[in-house]
Amino acid sequence: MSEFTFRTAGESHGPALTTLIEGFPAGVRVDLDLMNHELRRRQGGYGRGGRMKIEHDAVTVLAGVRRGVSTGMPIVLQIINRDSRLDEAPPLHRPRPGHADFAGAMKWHSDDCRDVLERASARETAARTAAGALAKLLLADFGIAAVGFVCSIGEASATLPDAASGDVAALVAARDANDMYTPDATAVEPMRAAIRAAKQAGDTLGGVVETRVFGVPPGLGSCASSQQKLDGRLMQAVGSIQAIKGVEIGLGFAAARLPGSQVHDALYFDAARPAAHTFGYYRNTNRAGGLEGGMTNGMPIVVRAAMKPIATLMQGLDSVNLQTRAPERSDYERSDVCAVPACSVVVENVVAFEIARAFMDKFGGDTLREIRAGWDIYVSGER
Ligand code: EPS
Repeated sequence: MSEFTFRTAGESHGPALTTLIEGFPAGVRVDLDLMNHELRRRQGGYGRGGRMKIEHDAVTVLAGVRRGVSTGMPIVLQIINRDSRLDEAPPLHRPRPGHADFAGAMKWHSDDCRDVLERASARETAARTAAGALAKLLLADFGIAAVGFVCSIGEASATLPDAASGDVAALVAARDANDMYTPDATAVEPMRAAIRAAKQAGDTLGGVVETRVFGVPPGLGSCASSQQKLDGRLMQAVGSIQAIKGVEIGLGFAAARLPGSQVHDALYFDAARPAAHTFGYYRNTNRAGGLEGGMTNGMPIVVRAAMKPIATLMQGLDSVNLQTRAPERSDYERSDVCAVPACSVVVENVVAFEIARAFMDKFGGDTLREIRAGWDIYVSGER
């Protein structure tokens, strides 16, 4: 059986984005409506620009699914770009500081940033979201759910539920009640106002997003080797998303300023505790964000990411014309003012993929039935 992995290909204004997923087990019902729901959420959120009015992202399955069920073979997903005009797109000679334009032009020996920006564009996150949405279908079969949301936009911050809380339904309902994708209704208007102000100034705005994963048993990931440490894998996966400049787990950087007694989560046992997947062990706090020693500990996983403001500024920034070397303002292309809500959807699905990858490392098999057998033995708690 192949390792559970995905690769993407495609340009922002090419004909389509493509995702190749290997190692997905046979027997999982592939619910395209659920996957397309994630793609639609990624397109939305307050602060998006004109491109999202053009596109209607939806997945076409080109391989690996028959009669709506995965076959165990490589899966190919395609998202068609309506705004497909790669050959007509003009060259870009004045790099946008903060985008991949300059570094990529140097790397590929060009004075035209077009090839670089087409691939570096956050449009690629649609293809990653599709991979994560597929992974979520597998996780859902075992009661595992990832929920992503917005914590802050610029200086406007939300108050978030306690990290030890397992109330998934309440979190999802609160998040889905507004177009900022934040669970705190009182933060919505200040966040909108911050985005409006940035737009008026010809500027852009970043923020912080968080994903929590519920229902994960202890023991995914491994302390045995650095490559298998799940916190490291999550940081790589999330840190590689366009515009992410920081990734934290649990308390993250705040843990460095506190004594150990206020950072570590005391452990208790109660045989009557209902959540079967934690074997009766529990904590009252979750500052570790569900990960200890590179492994899940049964508490919700908490991953936070900082998204910088989008690099395409209406007002431009000082730059250099790569053809003439003359100082000029950076180029402007149609873009978003703020894509932090969309980023929360991307992080949610990217995190879900990594959790599913660790899940497959532990319980993996060619078929859902084999995986279920291994899972049942494990969560029975028999030692
Ligand atoms: C995006 C599509 C892009 C941008 C945005 C994200 O479309 P276009 O460049 O045609 O407007 O809206 O990408 C960036 C901001 C960027 O800097 O790459 C998408 O599908 O999410």
